[in-house]
Amino acid sequence: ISEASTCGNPTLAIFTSLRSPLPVSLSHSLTHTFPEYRYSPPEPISAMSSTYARFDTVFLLSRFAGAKYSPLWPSSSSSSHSSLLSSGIHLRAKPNSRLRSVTGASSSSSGPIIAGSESIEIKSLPTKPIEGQKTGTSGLRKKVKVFMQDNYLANWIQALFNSLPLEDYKDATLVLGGDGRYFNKEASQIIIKIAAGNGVGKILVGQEGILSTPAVSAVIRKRKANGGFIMSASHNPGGPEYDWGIKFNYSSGQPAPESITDKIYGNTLSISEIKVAEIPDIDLSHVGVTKYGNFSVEVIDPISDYLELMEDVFDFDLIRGLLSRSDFGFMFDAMHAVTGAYAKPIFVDNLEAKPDSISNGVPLEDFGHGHPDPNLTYAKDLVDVMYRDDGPDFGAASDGDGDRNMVLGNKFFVTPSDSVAIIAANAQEAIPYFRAGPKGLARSMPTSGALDRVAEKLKLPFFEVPTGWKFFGNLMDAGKLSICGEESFGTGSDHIREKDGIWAVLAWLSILAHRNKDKKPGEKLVSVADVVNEYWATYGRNFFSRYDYEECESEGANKMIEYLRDIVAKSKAGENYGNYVLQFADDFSYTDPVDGSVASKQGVRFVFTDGSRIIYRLSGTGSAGATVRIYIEQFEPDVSKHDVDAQIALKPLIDLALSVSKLKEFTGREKPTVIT
Ligand code: VG1
Ligand code: CO
Repeated sequence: ISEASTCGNPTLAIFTSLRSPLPVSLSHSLTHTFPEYRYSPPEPISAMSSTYARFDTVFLLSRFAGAKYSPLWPSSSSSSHSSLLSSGIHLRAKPNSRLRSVTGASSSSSGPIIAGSESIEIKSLPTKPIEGQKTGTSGLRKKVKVFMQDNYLANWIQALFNSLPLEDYKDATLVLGGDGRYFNKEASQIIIKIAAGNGVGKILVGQEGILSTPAVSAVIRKRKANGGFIMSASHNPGGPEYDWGIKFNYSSGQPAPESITDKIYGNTLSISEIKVAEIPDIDLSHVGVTKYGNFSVEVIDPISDYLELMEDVFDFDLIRGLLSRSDFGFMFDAMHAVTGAYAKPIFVDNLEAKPDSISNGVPLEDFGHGHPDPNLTYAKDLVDVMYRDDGPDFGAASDGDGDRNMVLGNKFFVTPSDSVAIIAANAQEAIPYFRAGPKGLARSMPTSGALDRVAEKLKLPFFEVPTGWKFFGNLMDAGKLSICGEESFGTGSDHIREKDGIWAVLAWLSILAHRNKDKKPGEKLVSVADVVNEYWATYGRNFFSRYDYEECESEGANKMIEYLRDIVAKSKAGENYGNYVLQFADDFSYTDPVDGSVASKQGVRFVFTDGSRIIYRLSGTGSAGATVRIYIEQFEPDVSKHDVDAQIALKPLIDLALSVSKLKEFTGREKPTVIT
């Protein structure tokens, strides 16, 4: 906190002082030097097996030169190649190299042909169920090594097809993309072959397997695809020792609902065969179409559909006017993750930001040994630049798969709960897409109540849903919701059905551009801090903080939640908790107003009579142990108290949260690993 006072920012200080206690495994990993992941370019198509007699390859013009990804996919060098091979991965090996029949025979010589056309053979590979393939808050996430076990990914993909109605995939078009992390290349080939094996008509895949999560959603919608796969563990670190993940989205572009993911899990427990098309690996390095009989793969430019959508939503001329000013400094940190592919084409080539305003702008398979989570801890390089006296006026970062965002002004951090509220309050005047006004607003339950106040003032329908973006989609499809967000650096709107990092950055730039459009050179510009202070003065400030205790022992963490549920069951309104009086306590349950589905046990809440809240939940995105999250919130209407450090304002409530839960006793943890 003393560091906070010196740099003038409440939240930053806590981060600064917590910088060192990373989870042990992570701090170890950050100092560990990975081998370089490189492999030879794919063999030319003419060298592929001649068994596959007929295929037509049409190469279209590529505006997406392979050279842009040079650190990810450099020209081959024999020494670096061997490091990949020594990990047991043969990315451009023969078809189905990682699909194994449990009978032990090699895939290319076993299994009956269950279907065939003049040029595509489909084989049935016997397999056995694998435990633990249950999806969490957002897809299935595990260590890469787990996914690389024989048939691990293949089983889940086949279980997914077994769970979908036939009309959702037979002869249908599905989209495939990911954040460029380690194992995506190999996974792409596995997914394509199983999709073809199950009768999918066409796969649209991002060049080099690249598509951000919001871009997948945009492509599904624009091209009227039936769904799509996203290969990403989002903000979790990548590389051979770290995480991999897979998400499936539906035809509206939204994450599959629990009814489907539960079915997939059920099918992983009884799976006995995988249907695989006997086709060669597809060359993902060039934009173009490859056909095998009735099945085709179209490699698409990962940027153009998404960029086109952004041009529809925002006034690019307005934003260009701001970014090209010599008195406005801008910095975007892509964290060596997927938005590296989007940042230069959008911000620099299109919106005329200076070329040096993009940092860590090249996607890497291990995110440059980093943790691609845009918060004050993991995007520290950006934070350091933004807190310099001569730092830029606006800074932002995005996560592994490009759906999260962090927004900063010069020496100013915008908490995500405030960010969504401020975007909603300013959307109508600053963003053409919302010219008629937003239809409704929504937030996840632990997100602060700032947005509620905007909804009230603008007289808009308002919804509180469980954590995870999948709960917003139905409301959007029903025309009840336009702008929504989560405290976990997720903000978005109904332009797609995922949260969208670059959208949030463009929304903020639109607000600033709108406020400054008549400012002459040399005149003081309206800053990020000005916009936030003005918002607090109008609506009051919801102080908010989240404490994360990452990778705790599961047993202690589960017991703590059970203990809290017990307290909830016995609790009564009017009870005193320190200086706070209980209004109610519960384990949040949500009934979807559109389809009536119920999601229960979504977080234990203690809500007090003054509107303060303490919420406890376990993360559903980790790949090891249990991560406890505690969310603390308190409303302050008094403008004279708005400058107080959030950690100081919330101290009594934080102490209460720790003592009520007996967190230290249950988890053995003295301090959180991350404070937001
Ligand atoms: C976290 C966040 C949640 C977010 C989810 C996916 O989930 O809290 O708000 O929707 O990650 O984001 P959990 O269960 O760990 O708290 V992403 O960018 O990782 O797809
Ligand atoms: Co993400």
